[in-house]
Parts: sequence; C-alpha cells; structure tokens
Amino acid sequence: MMMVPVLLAAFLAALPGPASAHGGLSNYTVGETWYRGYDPSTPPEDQLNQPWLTQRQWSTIDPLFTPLSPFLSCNDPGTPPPSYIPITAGDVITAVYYYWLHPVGPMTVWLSRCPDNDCNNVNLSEAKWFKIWEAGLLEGTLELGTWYQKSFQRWDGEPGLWPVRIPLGLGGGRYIIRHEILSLHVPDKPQFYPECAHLEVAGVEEEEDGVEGRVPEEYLKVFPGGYEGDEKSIFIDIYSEENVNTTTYVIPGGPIWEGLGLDSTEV
Ligand SMILES: [Cu+2]
Repeated sequence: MMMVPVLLAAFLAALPGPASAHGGLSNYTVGETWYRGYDPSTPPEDQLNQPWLTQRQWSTIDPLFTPLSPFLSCNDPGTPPPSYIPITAGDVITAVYYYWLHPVGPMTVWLSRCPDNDCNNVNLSEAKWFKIWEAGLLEGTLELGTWYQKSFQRWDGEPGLWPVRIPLGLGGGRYIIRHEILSLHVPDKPQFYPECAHLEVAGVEEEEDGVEGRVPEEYLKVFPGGYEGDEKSIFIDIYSEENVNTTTYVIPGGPIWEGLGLDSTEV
C-alpha cells in the first residue's frame, strides 16, 4: 500500500529546482489572447496594481487542507486584481498550469456574479458560486484508475491546459471564475487548490423580471460552507481495503448549471 505517494516523493526529491509537489493556476487564455496570472514567487508589489492582472492574489503554491478554510473561495489572501478578462458566453477559457503533479481527485470550475457589477468589493465569504464544469474519476478504481486530474498531470515540462466553456445563456456582466483542484492522494487529508480571476462576460440581456440568464437558487453555494466538511468524497482513503474495488466517485458541490444546455465539458 501507499506505493504511489512514496514513489512520487522519491521522484520529486530528485528533481532540480522547486522540488515541490504543489502548484497553481498560472495563466488564462481566451482564443489567442493570454492573460498573465499572479505569480506567488514574484513580489506582490510588482503585480497587484498592474493593469494586466486579472487574477486574484494567491501567496503560496501550498494547498488549503480543510474545506472549512476561510480562504476556500479564492485562496489566501485573494486580493482582487485591477482588470477583467473579456469573454462571450459560450466561448472557452483555458486555465494554464506550468506543472501539475498530483493524480487523484476532482476538478471543478465555478462562477459567481458580482453584486453591483463590481468584483473588487465582493465579500468572498458571502459570494454565491455555481458550478459550470466538473471532472472526476474517468475509469477504473479510485487508486489505480484514470482521473481527469491524472490526465492533466504533466511530467514533460509542457503546460497543463484546462479548457472550459462559459455557459451559453449566462446573463451579461461581471463574474469571478474559480478553478478548484482537490487532490486526494494523502489518506483523509484533502488538499484544495482554488484560484480566481475576474471576467467581463458578454451574455444575454436581462429581462425586466431578471429571470433570463439568472442561475436558480438551488445551484448556489458559498465557500466555505458549500462543502459540509465531513463528506466521504473529501475525506477518503483511496488505498483502503474497502475502496480497493470502488469504481465510482461522487464529485462534491452539487450539480452543474448548464445554461442553455451546450455541454460545457465539450470544448
Ligand atoms: Cu501538492
């Protein structure tokens, strides 16, 4: 048992440079346009007020270890950026990771509409998030099967690319987009890696009654709180006897809001 993490640790110890197993979301692309993300290894004063910055500040590549972390929405400290990524509902945004070395656990993408169309003054602990994309265990068993996260791993130095479609039918306005990788390779010790960016979405016009383009209440979650904190799909030992033949995994956080039904997983 535990062969995978032991081998991984040995391999990483032999790597030159930053020999850490952790990481985060480095850049975004929309079409041919790149949006540089925040870099935790560069001084914050060189980044936070730069007009090119569209991502919220994350101070370390280390994970959050509890679903009850006050930083679960947009990492620590989550300071807002000056600018927004323009995108049209129905278009694809790709998150770029320079390396990702963990293989197990779900990946999800969330949006939160900013009150008064201003994402800089959002209280992140009250922000209402809805899930637009998810991927978990694609085939096989929890320990040995193929997770999306495993197929996202890169060992060759190429960036990992995570394309997601903004739901067609979303109401126009400003949103925070939240990418979360949950890594489950350590028994009963989840690792959360959330990063956020600001979006200016060209979407459908709002009707007088405000219904069109709006996401129903039952999809909305707050973080922390959206995960209960003791879920079996978060606190799990994938190497245990009871899980040796398990081939199903329920991604936490409830259902996806699909907008007008164009499948956001097909990009
Ligand atoms: Cu790590």
